[in-house]
Amino acid sequence: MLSALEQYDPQIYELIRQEMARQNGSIRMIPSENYVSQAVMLATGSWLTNKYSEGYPGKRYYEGQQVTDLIESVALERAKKIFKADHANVQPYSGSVANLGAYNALINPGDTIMGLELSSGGHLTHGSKSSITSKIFNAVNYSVNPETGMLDFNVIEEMAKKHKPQIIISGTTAYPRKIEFDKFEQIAKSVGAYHVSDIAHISGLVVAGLHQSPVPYADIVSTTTHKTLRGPRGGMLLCKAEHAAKVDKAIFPGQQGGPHMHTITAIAVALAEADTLEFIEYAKQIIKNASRLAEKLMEYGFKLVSNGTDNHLILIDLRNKGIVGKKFAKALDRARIVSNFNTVPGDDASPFNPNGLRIGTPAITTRGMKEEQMDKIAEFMNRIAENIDKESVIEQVNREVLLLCSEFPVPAHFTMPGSKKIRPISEGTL
Ligand code: DSN
Repeated sequence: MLSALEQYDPQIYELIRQEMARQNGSIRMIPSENYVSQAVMLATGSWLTNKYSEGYPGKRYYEGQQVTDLIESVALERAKKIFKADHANVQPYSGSVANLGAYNALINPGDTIMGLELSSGGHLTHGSKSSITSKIFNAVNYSVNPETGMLDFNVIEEMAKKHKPQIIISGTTAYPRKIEFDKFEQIAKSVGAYHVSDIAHISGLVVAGLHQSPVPYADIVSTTTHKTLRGPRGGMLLCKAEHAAKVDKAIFPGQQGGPHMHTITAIAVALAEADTLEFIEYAKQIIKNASRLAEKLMEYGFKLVSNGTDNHLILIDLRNKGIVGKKFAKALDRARIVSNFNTVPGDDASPFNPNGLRIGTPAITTRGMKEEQMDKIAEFMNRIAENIDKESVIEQVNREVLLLCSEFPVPAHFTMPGSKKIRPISEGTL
């Protein structure tokens, strides 16, 4: 496929080649990014990109769905199996649309939603001021405890009693600790609210059984498919049977038109990959790596929100280092260490120039890096922080990072774990 692209559009081919080289030659630590398997990539770039399929399997508004119905059904069965859910919807284009779909399925415009504040690690779509979710709905936000950086269920309960939201949102986008979804459920029940859980970041860890699953406790669970779950960029909703029809209607025709069948095809592949012992080992290593990296960074005097991590991400509060997040992120990027600047709890600075840095281990773990490499990465990061204005030091780290990357090449051909389990779509079903 790439050689066809080289022939027909050399300009874009060259840019894709450069992006491959960038991904290969850098330590990618944006916690929401990963590397997908060749199988997922092939499915994403397959013939399914050519097909319109408004509706759901068995009830479409366009003809020619002999294969798409089967593919989407396989994806749905796999999603329900690995998340142990009554119902799944694999059509949301991504996490933001999935979240909006969850709210629209359960409540009406003007009703109240209560989610985690952006600077505490919540997502824009959890009711942030700048998101449409706070314009359609009345949004109130809870914060983490400023001292501990942790969720405080006493505060969440008090706020729930005060504001009587129709939906309480659990789940985060920049929170390094385990989340007790059962406690959210108890609070939601006590005030008559629905419970929507957004596990976009940790869904791979949930599938691997390493973090509590919100599926038994939430009315609707939302996730992206491309973070720790290691699939293509997409979204997904899981819910109890009683909400199935409302969820499907909210996504189509409520918010979306034609589903992206090529993405759904690749999601099906990724879900089979996640249903393997190899994936559980991968997820365990993600956490081991993050935990080791956190420990080493703290030894170098970095202050971490909540003093550590239980998951795949680390949030560094840079205020004690006297460096702002963006300056650090840009210096790291020049040294081929890719992160994102981020607000930290209690951060008064703007989200475009905040005091924190967010890093994570899903992608570097896919490359096969382990604890020993985490020690090196912590040392690289410390060297950059201590020499933030010295380009010669940044260049030296850049060379060392390139060497490390060459020892852990991107697994472009990593064989699809559990491939034997995947039943070809043509077998007895067409
Ligand atoms: N932008 C995603 C992240 O990086 O966490 C969330 O949508």
